[in-house]
Amino acid sequence: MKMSYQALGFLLVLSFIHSQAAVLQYTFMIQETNYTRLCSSKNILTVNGQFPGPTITARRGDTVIVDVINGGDHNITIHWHGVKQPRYPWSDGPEFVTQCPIQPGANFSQRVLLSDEEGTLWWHAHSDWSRATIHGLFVILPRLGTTYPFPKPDAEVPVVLGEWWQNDIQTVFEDFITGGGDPASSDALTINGQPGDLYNCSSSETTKIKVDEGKTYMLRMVNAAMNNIAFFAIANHSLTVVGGDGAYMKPLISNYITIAPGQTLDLLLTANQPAGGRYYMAAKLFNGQPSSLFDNTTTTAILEYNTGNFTPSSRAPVFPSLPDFNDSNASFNFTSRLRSLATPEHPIDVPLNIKKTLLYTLSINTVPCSVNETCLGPGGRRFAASINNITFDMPSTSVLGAYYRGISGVYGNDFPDVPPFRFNYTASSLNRSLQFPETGTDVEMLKHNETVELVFQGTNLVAGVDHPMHLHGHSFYVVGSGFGNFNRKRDSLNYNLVDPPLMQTIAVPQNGWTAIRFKADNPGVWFMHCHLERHVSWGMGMVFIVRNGKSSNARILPPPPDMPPC
Ligand SMILES: *[C@@H]1O[C@H](CO)[C@@H](O)[C@H](O)[C@H]1NC(C)=O
Ligand SMILES: *[C@@H]1O[C@H](CO)[C@@H](O)[C@H](O)[C@H]1NC(C)=O
Ligand SMILES: *[C@@H]1O[C@H](CO)[C@@H](O)[C@H](O)[C@H]1NC(C)=O
Ligand SMILES: *[C@@H]1O[C@H](CO)[C@@H](O)[C@H](O)[C@H]1NC(C)=O
Ligand SMILES: *[C@@H]1O[C@H](CO)[C@@H](O)[C@H](O)[C@H]1NC(C)=O
Ligand SMILES: *[C@@H]1O[C@H](CO)[C@@H](O)[C@H](O)[C@H]1NC(C)=O
Ligand SMILES: *[C@@H]1O[C@H](CO)[C@@H](O)[C@H](O)[C@H]1NC(C)=O
Ligand SMILES: *[C@@H]1O[C@H](CO)[C@@H](O)[C@H](O)[C@H]1NC(C)=O
Ligand SMILES: *[C@@H]1O[C@H](CO)[C@@H](O)[C@H](O)[C@H]1NC(C)=O
Ligand SMILES: *[C@@H]1O[C@H](CO)[C@@H](O)[C@H](O)[C@H]1NC(C)=O
Ligand SMILES: *[C@@H]1O[C@H](CO)[C@@H](O)[C@H](O)[C@H]1NC(C)=O
Ligand SMILES: *[C@@H]1O[C@H](CO)[C@@H](O)[C@H](O)[C@H]1NC(C)=O
Ligand SMILES: [Cu+2]
Repeated sequence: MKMSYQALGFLLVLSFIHSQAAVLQYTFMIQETNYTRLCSSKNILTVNGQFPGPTITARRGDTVIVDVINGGDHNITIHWHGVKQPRYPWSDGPEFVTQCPIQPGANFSQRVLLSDEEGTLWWHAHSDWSRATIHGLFVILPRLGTTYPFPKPDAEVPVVLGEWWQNDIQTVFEDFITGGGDPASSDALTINGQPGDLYNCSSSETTKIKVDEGKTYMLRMVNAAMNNIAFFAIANHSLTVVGGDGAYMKPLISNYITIAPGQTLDLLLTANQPAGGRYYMAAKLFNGQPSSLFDNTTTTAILEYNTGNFTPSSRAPVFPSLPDFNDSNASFNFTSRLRSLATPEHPIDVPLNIKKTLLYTLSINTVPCSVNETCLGPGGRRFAASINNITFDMPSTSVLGAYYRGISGVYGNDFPDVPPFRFNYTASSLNRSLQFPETGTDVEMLKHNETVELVFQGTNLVAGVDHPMHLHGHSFYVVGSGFGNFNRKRDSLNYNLVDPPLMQTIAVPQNGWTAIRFKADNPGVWFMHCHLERHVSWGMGMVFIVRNGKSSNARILPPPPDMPPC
């Protein structure tokens, strides 16, 4: 205890000297909580008894100390999604990449170091499928004395999209892993934890958002769903995107939005309809290849205009029009129109002189079923997934710990820079022999401050689908994307190097590609993975290790004394 007060005092002094940045303190108690949804009750794992969990609110550059206490009966880790944690991967959270789990009864005081993030991020569990109920918003306001690059909204409204299973999520996860097939689909989608009145037993609990005619509201939105990209719209209202993934964007007006799991968006909503009006805000999932195991339900909340005398209207809300479940063009169209704000106050810094060029294929695979086992994947096999034909094999100790202490045998450092075998990645039919991946725990080593261009190439192995790719420890510029096979000569000519969006999660289109650029300026061990839970569980992940630089302020900071043991 003495140690942590000293550390806290040290941080406070540092903060005082260097800026107005504050040190904020939160306590996260992981606990089993009884919740009733869709006509029945069950226990779910929550933070502080809340679903969605508590919102963290800080200002740009602050330090947030979160004491995570595991009062549940289950190993857990927490990740601060989109926070770069400069030189401090120790608090990043992905299980067995940067830490071993916080075991039942144990605790871990996580230091969350904000730097240039501003806008909306979120936090979530990063071990097995616990994030289904362990997640919440992370709001980063402008520094004191600075303002939003748009007129201050009259109020801010959280909009957390989620998925709800009637069954216990650990059972869903275990059945999925044991069976080798697709996971059971969720039974409902949720807005702020509520399915909405299109579902049984949910009408009285539907989320209602009260607005005044003429005012402007900022929706801070995250897609916390596990397994699919979502479409969202509000009847008779357009939405103006002004930010996402903790950075500002050029205003983009649209009647619907597409949001991938892991992604956040800041949206302005002008209440320009008459008092007394009632409008549905609705979300449903997008999947280019919907199957019977796909949750095709629709979640709703109600936007209610206050009237002068506060008599609630009983009029049925108007329903918005949403793109079709399988409308890949609608999904791609929205995402490819996002742009950085790129102003003198919020400048961008796209790497132009690239030192490392990477091409990573993203594939769904199959592997043989064990003897005497019945597997539910295609052809009685087991599903897997890979990047450059390598299925990530999660170690049982942390990669960061092994790297920092020079322990060998935990990971290999020869992750391929290009696909080991070139083929027509997006061909409509592919030889079955290409489906079978290798398995390994391989990292890509990057030099400090190396400039990287990484092109993700979706393949049509087993089934071409969108992959929302998320990189820890860095933001990246999305400089280009398209359908089909990436062709450097042709496609690099069309890169946007002027105002590409700065993001941390980007949906690589089905049978298409996405090019990102970033500077490896954050020494540490950083997971990169698909944010569809079923894909990362199948092995669609890999690790970047950014080496230390020469100067003392370009090295990984030492670990905290209370790192959870393995
Ligand atoms: C949850 O609470 C409800 C209502 O109080 C009760 O009927 C139910 O048995 C509880 N469920 C669990 C799993 O504890
Ligand atoms: C956290 O764990 C430490 C070490 O086991 C223990 O001394 C401390 O009491 C725990 N704190 C809380 C709040 O549980
Ligand atoms: C609502 O409950 C009825 C009766 O149990 C059932 O037939 C129906 O499928 C349910 N509807 C939804 C949307 O869950
Ligand atoms: C509201 O939207 C509905 C459905 O899209 C449409 O039929 C109706 O005309 C719209 N009303 C107004 C006032 O724009
Ligand atoms: C959703 O899927 C179910 C099961 O596959 C199907 O019966 C139903 O018609 C679908 N609903 C819609 C709106 O497509
Ligand atoms: C979406 O699915 C419907 C029905 O399954 C099909 O008719 C339509 O062609 C599909 N649209 C696209 C864009 O694939
Ligand atoms: C998006 O759709 C609009 C309207 O259909 C179209 O004008 C625009 O060219 C599309 N943009 C992209 C990037 O596909
Ligand atoms: C498979 O089942 C057979 C018959 O039950 C048994 O003899 C054999 O040992 C089993 N093999 C494995 C690897 O479990
Ligand atoms: C790759 O496959 C696509 C889709 O089947 C096809 O249109 C294209 O011609 C193929 N490209 C080459 C180089 O074979
Ligand atoms: C992946 O590696 C396996 C094992 O070496 C090989 O059989 C397979 O063809 C490879 N697939 C691709 C797409 O490179
Ligand atoms: C590395 O890049 C960062 C951020 O772009 C910059 O501030 C720093 O000076 C660079 N360090 C070195 C040693 O080049
Ligand atoms: C919980 O974590 C510890 C430490 O890494 C590990 O030894 C143990 O097997 C884990 N328990 C489960 C049920 O995964
Ligand atoms: Cu994926």
